[in-house]
Amino acid sequence: MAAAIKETVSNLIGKFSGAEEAPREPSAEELQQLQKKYSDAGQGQVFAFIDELPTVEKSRLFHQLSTFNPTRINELTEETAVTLEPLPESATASILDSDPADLKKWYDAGLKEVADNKVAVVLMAGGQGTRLGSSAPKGCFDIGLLSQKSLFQLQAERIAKLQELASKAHGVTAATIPWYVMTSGPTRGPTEEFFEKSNYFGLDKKNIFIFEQGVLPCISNEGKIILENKGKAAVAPDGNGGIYQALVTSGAREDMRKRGIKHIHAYCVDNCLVKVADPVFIGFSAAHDVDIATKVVRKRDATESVGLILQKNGKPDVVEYSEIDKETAEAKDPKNADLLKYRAANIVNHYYSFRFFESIENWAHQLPHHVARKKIPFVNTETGAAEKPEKPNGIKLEQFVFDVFPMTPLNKFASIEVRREDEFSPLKNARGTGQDDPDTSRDDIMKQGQRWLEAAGGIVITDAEATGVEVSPLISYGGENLEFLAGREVKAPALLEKEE
Ligand code: UD2
Repeated sequence: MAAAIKETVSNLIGKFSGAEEAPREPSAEELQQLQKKYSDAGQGQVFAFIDELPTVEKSRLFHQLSTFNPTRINELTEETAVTLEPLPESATASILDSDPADLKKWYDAGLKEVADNKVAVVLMAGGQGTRLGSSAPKGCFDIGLLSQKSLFQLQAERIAKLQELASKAHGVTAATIPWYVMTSGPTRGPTEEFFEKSNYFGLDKKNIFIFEQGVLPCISNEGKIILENKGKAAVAPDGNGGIYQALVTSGAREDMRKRGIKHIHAYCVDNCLVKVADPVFIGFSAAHDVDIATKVVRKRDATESVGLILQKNGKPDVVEYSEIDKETAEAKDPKNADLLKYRAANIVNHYYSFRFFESIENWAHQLPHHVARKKIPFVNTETGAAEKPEKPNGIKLEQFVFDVFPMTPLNKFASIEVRREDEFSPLKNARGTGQDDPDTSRDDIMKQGQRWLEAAGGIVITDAEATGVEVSPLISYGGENLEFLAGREVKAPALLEKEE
């Protein structure tokens, strides 16, 4: 009796004194069951000292471990562990070492899809091009070609030429490639005016669909929505990943459906070499029956500002240049130390099946938002004064177009490596930077035209200063049909506008 009273009193004291009550001792069978559950999950090490523990501590460990499920803990760990690997061979191809017969097969198949009016083009043109230092939309930019053509005009003329090539190849009157141009608040007005003023660069206006992406409020470093002025919150475009939601809300996807579109080529406005609606890319993607395909070039060096196409936890993905760690960026290929391990550079040049676009509502809201730290003019809500910060005072939230890649399984995804000199020369920086600027864009166009002309048997007369030939897209989309120049001498720099 006395012992029972003593036990009760000590329990009571224990409760009030905060000292933990000795937990119930588990039976040998309960302990053995829990130990098996943990060792089956590869977590048996937590019982390493069970036999030397005093009874109370053994009971406490038993009760603590009984509250976890070791298998679930393993799953949670896997989800957080990021394993990066280059894409597997099965999901990659390369124009550089593809069989010319395959390239021709894909080209012919893609051109047939264009002739059947099944190919649409989506242009991402909502970026504000701050690094370029121009207030006008990037597509309006004149990179200094002899023709003085803007990026928009070069792209429009490639569409026109491809429509003509497809019509001729398949005996149709007017193959049509509808052009969906995504703009943002700051670029919509100027873009529409430029297209109107340019009379849609000779394209039929009813096949051009200019729409606007969403915006998100700018947030201060303290997490507060910023006022741009006393009557307006500061907002910014929601990133090129806003394209998916915008395609639905603007009615662009519905328009594609009405037209019977099956293949979509989406691309970055600032790449002067872009092969708009490239038949090889369309044919390749259709032949592999993928939902998403992306063109890549070999990364110039570890520091180039490009996203890297790879697989993350077994899914296709991209790690953006602004989010990659130095070690990963500089990692060397284990089979060839001269090559970067991650060298498949994203060039914002994507293919989508229309079938995949039908599922936008299922995943568009799941795309992550990325943070861009910016200097955001604001009105001080204490003093009412308008202020222009000297250093980043807040963030813009943006979605990235390639964050959709993990939404598709590897077997519905493909990456195709293309030649940088033929397909990628981004306009990112102001003139004089020496890299990815108006002069490098102009030079890349002129060099390409000279290669095309010489390949057709033309003779380009150059000297130290004067090089290059600008071949109008209205004469040649990708260097084809220039045989009329065989044997002809052309003094560089030259502009070929007409087929005479
Ligand atoms: C983009 C790619 C990067 C690499 C690089 C190569 C993304 C997220 N990053 O980086 O991986 O391929 O280009 O040139 O694609 N845009 C919009 N709305 C927006 C923001 C951008 O339409 O809200 C458009 C923009 O007009 C351009 C494209 O998306 O056509 C890429 O935008 P950027 O040039 O600002 O992207 P950048 O150079 O940081």
